[in-house]
Parts: sequence; C-alpha cells; structure tokens
Amino acid sequence: MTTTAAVRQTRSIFLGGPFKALVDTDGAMDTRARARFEALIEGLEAAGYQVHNAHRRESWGAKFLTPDECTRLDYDEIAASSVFIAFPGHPASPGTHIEIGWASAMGKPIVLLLEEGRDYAFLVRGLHTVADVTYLTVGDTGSLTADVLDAVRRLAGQPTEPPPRAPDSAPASLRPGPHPRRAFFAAGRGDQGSPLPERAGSPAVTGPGPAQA
Ligand code: 5HM
Repeated sequence: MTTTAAVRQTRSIFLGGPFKALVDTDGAMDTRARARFEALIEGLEAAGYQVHNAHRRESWGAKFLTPDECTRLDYDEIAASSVFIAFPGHPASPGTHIEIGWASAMGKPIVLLLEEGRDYAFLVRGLHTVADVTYLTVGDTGSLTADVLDAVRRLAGQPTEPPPRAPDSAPASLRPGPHPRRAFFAAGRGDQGSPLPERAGSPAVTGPGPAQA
C-alpha cells in the first residue's frame, strides 16, 4: 500500500486558516487562534481522523518552513485528504485562499468556517455553486468542534477505526445527521441552521462576532 493510500484509508482531514499574520516577531501565534485550532485538531483526532495542519506542523509559528517546503507539503496533504476544512480568515488569509482554490479544483468536499458579521470574498460566498461546500458559522458557544465533526462525518464517513458510537441519547449535533451537504449551520443552533438552496444564494453571515482565527 502506498503512503497516500494509507493516508486516505484513515480519513484524513486538512485544516487550514490564517497563519503568518497571527505570528508575532518572537515566533508566537495568537493564543486565541491557536486554542481554536488545537480544539478542532483534538476533537477530530479523538474521533479517529488524521489531521494535517501546518500551524501545528510548524510549531505554531516558532519553526516556519520555507515557502518552497510548505507549499509542496500543503498541496500534497490536501490532495491526500478526504475533506478540506478552513477558516478563510478576516482579514482574508492569502495562503488559505490559495488552498481553498486547490481544494475546490481537486473536487474535495470543503467545510468553511465563517465568522458572524464578517464580509468574505465573493468567490468564498459563491464557492458552493462550483464545489461541495458546507458553511459553518463560528460562534462563542463552544459547539464548533461538534458542528465540524458532524459535517466531517457526513462528508468523509467514519474513520477506519471508529471510536465507540455515541449513544442514541447523545445530542443530535454529536451524531451523523441527514443534512444536505450545502447546508448552512449556525453554531449554537445545532440542527436548526437555515439550509441553503442548491446553487443559489450566499451564506448569510450577519451580526457581530469575535475576531477570526
Ligand atoms: O497567508 P497565511 O499565512 O495566512 O496562509 C495560511 C495557510 O497557508 C495555512 O492554511 C497553511 O496551510 C499555509 N501555510 C503553511 O503551510 C502558511 C504559512 C505562512 O504563510 C506557512 N506554512 N509557513
């Protein structure tokens, strides 16, 4: 079995988002953004998914790779992943927008994590017209990891060695649901997010929100 095949079998996920602008001159990443990435990585790995993430790989900014090194690695890891997840960022993350373009061109299912009340590029808002995109809103409710897991389970299926199944009494947001792929979920509102019609409309991201990861 090739390495790439092995990676695919474990249901690998690529997690992207703003990086360079969040690292200070001492090589330390913004603590709030780092914690958000760490929580997502921990949740995905606990559920049995392999997670590719440059922020962790590059020691949260303390050990940046060169542009030639990280570009090739990110491209190959996205190609080997079952699902691509990213914070497009506000302000927009240049590297993440390139990765979103790669992932959509590769035909990967995409989960975009959007901040309430922020404006995003037309091509991010309209990406669902040409790619399989699930938009999730990032809120302060702490349900982001559960919402992401829910989306990933629908898009990638269960990992090869799944963890013990959640009991039927578990909250719906922790169990695979029948949501349409291009649904828009509001964090904290669980299954009550407004579904988007296929190939019509943009994610409505309104209201005040905290700074983007
Ligand atoms: O432009 P920005 O740094 O925000 O781009 C972030 C995205 O580029 C991340 O999703 C990460 O996968 C990738 N990246 C990387 O792999 C970015 C940088 C620094 O720009 C890096 N390694 N050193």
